[in-house]
Amino acid sequence: MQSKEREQHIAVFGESGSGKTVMVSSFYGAMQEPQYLQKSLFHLVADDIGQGARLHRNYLGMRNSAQLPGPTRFSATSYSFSVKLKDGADAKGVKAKPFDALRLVWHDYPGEWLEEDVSGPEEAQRRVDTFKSLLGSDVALLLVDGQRLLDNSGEEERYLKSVLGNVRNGLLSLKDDLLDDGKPLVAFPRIWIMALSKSDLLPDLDVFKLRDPIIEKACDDVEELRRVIAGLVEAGDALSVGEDFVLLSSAKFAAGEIEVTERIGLELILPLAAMLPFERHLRWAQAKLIPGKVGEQLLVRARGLAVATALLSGKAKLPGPIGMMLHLVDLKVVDEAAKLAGDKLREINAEALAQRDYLRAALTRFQMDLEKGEEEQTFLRSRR
Ligand SMILES: Nc1nc2c(ncn2[C@@H]2O[C@H](COP(=O)(O)OP(=O)(O)OP(=O)(O)O)[C@@H](O)[C@H]2O)c(=O)[nH]1
Ligand SMILES: [Mg+2]
Repeated sequence: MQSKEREQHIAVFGESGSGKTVMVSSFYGAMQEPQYLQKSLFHLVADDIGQGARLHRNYLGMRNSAQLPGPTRFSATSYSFSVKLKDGADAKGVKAKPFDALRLVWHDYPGEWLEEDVSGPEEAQRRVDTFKSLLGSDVALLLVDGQRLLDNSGEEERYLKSVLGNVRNGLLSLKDDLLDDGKPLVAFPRIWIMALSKSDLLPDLDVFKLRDPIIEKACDDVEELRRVIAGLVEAGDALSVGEDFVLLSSAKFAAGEIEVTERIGLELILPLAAMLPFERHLRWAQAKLIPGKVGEQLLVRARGLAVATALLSGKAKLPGPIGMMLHLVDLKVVDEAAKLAGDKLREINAEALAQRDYLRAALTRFQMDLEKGEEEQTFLRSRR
């Protein structure tokens, strides 16, 4: 139970060929490079050794011989990664390390599950089971394929509408199976980020140029998707659907070469999964968009992170077992910590580094990465 509270799940939706497998391979593979291992505050370890090896092999195949992983057919995969902090001085005592391992579970949904009908009852059941793993995710990335956007140049509207429509229909068709007795869900991704994959193909595009056509040409479809999701969850106003945007690219693809070091936005995935739900849940609670009970459940889900964020401000100490800690964190403190930004954030990050307090350093780093993404206009955060 406790370890669950420290897991953040991210669900990645994208049509067949939109770049999901390449992305998870590049995300994981790059973190195994020596430069990264040396300078990073944490290590990313695949919980399943065989799976980690396959991802790493995919990555090396791209890097060394421009070889691409094959398409994923009719089987969804979940990758579980542990974020292991480097050992630091840890002034607060070795026992008290709540984020020794923060876990990221990455759900990769095969594209054709949203586009085609299943081939039989067995596959139908598998699809339902897989979608149930969605219930553990706070954040979903909805991929807009940069290549298809280019192919549909002048008719972007048609493509964008079909992406949004497929997800909407996919969720609608599964609704009865996802809900027990029609009871709305508390835990379901409430943050649906529009993510442009293969953005290396559109070098002149910033995140605003991704947002604008979506708003201009497909806002009805975004609204429809939002309505469908609202129909699945309790407190349907507490949603961010199509309000956050990010540009992603797993590598730069040239003739016969894949430059895996030229990536865009992949460094934001972990911070998005770790920080965004917490920040957003808090905001919804304050705006009274979520009734007390649901709000509490949501915050408990994010609370592992809440504790960590409170630690960032230096206000919460870790006196006893983590379990106790989880209940001690007072929302006001957490709230203050969540608002850490700019110079103050950098100051605390530097201080944490100096003290070799790698937990605080890593989490402040996440916040800084998100701010940097906003500055560079590869990430646009909902202000709601
Ligand atoms: N330019 C560019 N091309 C990419 C990028 N990522 C993937 N591609 C191309 O897109 C193809 C499909 O990528 P995959 O990752 O296999 O797609 P997928 O989403 O896993 O597809 P399914 O497994 O069929 O659902 C790759 O073979 C590459 O040619 C990227 O970041 N930039
Ligand atoms: Mg795939």
